[in-house]
Amino acid sequence: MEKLTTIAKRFMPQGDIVSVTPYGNGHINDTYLVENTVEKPIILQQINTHVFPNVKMMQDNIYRVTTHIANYLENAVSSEHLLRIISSSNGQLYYENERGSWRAYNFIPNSIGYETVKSPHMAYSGGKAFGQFQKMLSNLPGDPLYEVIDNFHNMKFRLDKFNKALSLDVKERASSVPELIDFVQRRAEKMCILLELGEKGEIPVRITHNDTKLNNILFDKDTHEVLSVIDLDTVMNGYVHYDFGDSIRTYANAAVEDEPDLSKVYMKISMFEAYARGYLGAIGKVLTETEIAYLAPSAAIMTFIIGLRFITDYLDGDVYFKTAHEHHNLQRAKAQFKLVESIEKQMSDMQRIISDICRYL
Ligand code: ADP
Ligand code: GN1
Ligand code: MG
Repeated sequence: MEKLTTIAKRFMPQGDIVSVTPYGNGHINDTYLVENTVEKPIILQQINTHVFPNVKMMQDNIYRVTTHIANYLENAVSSEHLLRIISSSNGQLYYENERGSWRAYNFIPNSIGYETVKSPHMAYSGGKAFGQFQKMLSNLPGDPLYEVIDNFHNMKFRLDKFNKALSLDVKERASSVPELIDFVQRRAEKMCILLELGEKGEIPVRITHNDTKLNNILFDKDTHEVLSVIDLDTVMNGYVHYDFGDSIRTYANAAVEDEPDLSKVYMKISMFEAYARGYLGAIGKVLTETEIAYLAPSAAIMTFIIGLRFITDYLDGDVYFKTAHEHHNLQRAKAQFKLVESIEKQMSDMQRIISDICRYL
């Protein structure tokens, strides 16, 4: 079997590989930091082909998106902070061997990813970065991006998967989670609102990131300024709410995603406000009235859909998300559902904040 250092060498042909070290906290791919005697460090990833079976499509999407953004930002941002794919030595956007599929990126120097927000300014900067990201991609030339994961944020599809997992109950876990099942069933219908608005043509399809959690932006270790939006695996068509809601889920959560002590999990309205200010300042003028009206509800919807995916994976026997212990997905789902309740309770304040921000755009 080809060794990690040999695989790394395919993306870093000069000098000698010094180290290949597991890196970051992603739930999907296996990520390594690779250091070398002469070249700048790179990020090497073994792509999770169970989640992304069509690697070529995904890499083509990422190549188009990173090149477009680089053209946009070339004078505004230092080039070492622009994410780019590093081709393998045979000139391809990824490399395949008997172990699977591999790709590399330039390592963004002096960067750090966070699991909880450290200041309102950080939330503001994250919002601004994702607003700008959506704006930059609004004029991506060429064909639509490939749909790398079908129905990724389709609530009805996710509810069907949950119901299937519940009826198969392969690990016999369903009887231990009645309160979570009840939580899902009581909200299922109203959580489909974005899908219904989309089907009726009341909100437009745009290009969205689709995985805008806090640790998918890299911040400067010292200044906390945004350096780069990363994890572009799921960039494809979507509604802006997917990105806004998924961000609030992590930027405004007082606790980490898998916090076991539920008393620590709630939405900090100050962080919601800061993120919304940054986001709307960047893209607010482009959004329609209906899009704006559903930004606050999208925080509850996206937190719910990710909780739903965690509990579904728990019932399925933990086959999708990486887990650190036996009940990890259950712990994550409970924390997400607690956050949904907190967001629901603050909905009218959130709507007022959005209206106030929009008045001065
Ligand atoms: P996953 O899909 O598994 O979440 P990511 O692409 O988000 O994988 O990478 C996992 C983590 O690795 C990120 O959260 C970040 O901390 C780190 N990382 C990824 N790409 C880079 C990069 N180009 N430079 C520095 N750190 C990176
Ligand atoms: C996964 O890849 P990562 O860890 O950034 C997942 C997201 C979930 C998130 C929950 C491709 O994101 O959809 O919201 O975990 N990515 C994929 O933390 O399924
Ligand atoms: Mg990630």
